[in-house]
Amino acid sequence: MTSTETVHTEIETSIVDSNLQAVPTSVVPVVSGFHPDPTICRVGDDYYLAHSSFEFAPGVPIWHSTDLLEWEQIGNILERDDQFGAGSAPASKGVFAPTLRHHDGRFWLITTDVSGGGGQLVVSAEHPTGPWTSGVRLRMLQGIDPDIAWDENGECFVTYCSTDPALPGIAQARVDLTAGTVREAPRPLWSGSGLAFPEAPHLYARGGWWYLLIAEGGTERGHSVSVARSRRPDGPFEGWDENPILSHRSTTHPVQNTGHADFVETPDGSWAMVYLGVRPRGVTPLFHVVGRETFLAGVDWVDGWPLVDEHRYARVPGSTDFTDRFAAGSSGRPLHPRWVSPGAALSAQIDATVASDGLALAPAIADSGALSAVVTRVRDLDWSFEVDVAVANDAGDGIGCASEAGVVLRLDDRHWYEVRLTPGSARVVARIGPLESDIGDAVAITSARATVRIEAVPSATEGPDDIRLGVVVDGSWTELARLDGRYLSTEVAGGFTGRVVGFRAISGRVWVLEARYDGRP
Ligand code: 6LW
Repeated sequence: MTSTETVHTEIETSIVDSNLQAVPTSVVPVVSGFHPDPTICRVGDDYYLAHSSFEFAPGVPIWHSTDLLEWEQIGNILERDDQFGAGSAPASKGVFAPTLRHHDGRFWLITTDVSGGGGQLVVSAEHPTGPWTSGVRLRMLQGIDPDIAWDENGECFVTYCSTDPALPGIAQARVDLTAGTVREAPRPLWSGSGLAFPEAPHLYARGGWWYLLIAEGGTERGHSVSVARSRRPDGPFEGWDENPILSHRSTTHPVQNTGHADFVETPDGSWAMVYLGVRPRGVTPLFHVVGRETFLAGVDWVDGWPLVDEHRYARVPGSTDFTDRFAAGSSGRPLHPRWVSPGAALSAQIDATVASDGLALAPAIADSGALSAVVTRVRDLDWSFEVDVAVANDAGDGIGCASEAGVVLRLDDRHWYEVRLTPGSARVVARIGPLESDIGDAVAITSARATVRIEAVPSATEGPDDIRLGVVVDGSWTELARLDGRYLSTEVAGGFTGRVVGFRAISGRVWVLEARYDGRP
């Protein structure tokens, strides 16, 4: 089996209803779900997109497209411990915003592991699917959101959001990637147009100018994109009078928090931009639950400045459905790259030595003390997720402790809803901040195997949604709990991530036979 083959045997791609209309990409994400801080580059006719990933391992999902509209995940860039040790990253720490570029025949990614001792991490690869190098760490550059750019002489600049109180704003330094050294003391570059938190810089050369694109206003409702330009990559930069060039602040637009953009030039010489936004719902303050997602816009150049065209692109929302069947021997094979794990490596909880049917799980505790899980990002506002799961029977498994499985919807370690299954019973446990409690009564089930279902449905209480949790036994559904989804939203929990759904062993040995996700875009 090659490294690109995976254990999933079937991906359901529903036929999209031909009556569905194309929707502007300012309203429907091109990559939905928790995929923030998008960064894009083009090689020939191929586009590549990557995202921040925080506490999840493997880190930094990478995607491919030929039209900017339809994207397929082709891997994760930080797959090894020598690149990112997930254990040390608590919720919303770990891997922050990256920049992806192609230069001199190689792909380059620069990012910050804020839990990994500070500084910036640069990795590279010949192919976007890897292998990616262990990389160099530029520890002298204290901050987040690094960009990497080369001038026509090959001089390499790292431009970043400084967190050094003595150097506020956007800063820059020349670096030597071969030696892994910073060649000068970091210099201030621009402090933005005056909004809070100038961050997320990217540098581009076009038509004799260097453009510095940044985000401002914070990653919440005030989020904006602004631009400055200079004749040189190292400044001085002059901001545009028309800033910000994108913001949905103080509007009723269904997509809010728009910012953190990256430009790309298309093969025909036009320009496009990816940026992050959220889809909040419910009553004030409005709740967004699937994290910050990736949207697409056109860019027009007028009098040497970039104008954002939010209406250039439209797409018919595609299917996010999948079925992953874990056959015999699955535990030793690579999973589809959609599967990740918060605060622990996947290998810490998938027991590769077990050859029987299904994915064999064992409990894995992150450094933070939280129980990890094997999860995938929720991609839709309405969806259902089913898992066929088996728990070991004490009598014959030789493990010697009671087995319990969890199928969990998680926002972070302190906000999750879970169906827990033992041989003979199923119950729901919810955690909201410091409060953790059983919800309702356990129900008896007659088998050590069951199908657990979690689904998001329209809210009955003006929240973003309701979450229904239950079991399907002999084809019949028993609802164990229906909970307000607002407690698994960013507005309640805080942080930079979004909902994920998946499974874990809570104790003893657990097998997952099949996982099915059905999204309703
Ligand atoms: C990121 C910053 C931001 O580093 O949020 O939306 C931070 N922008 O640029 C975490 O993603």
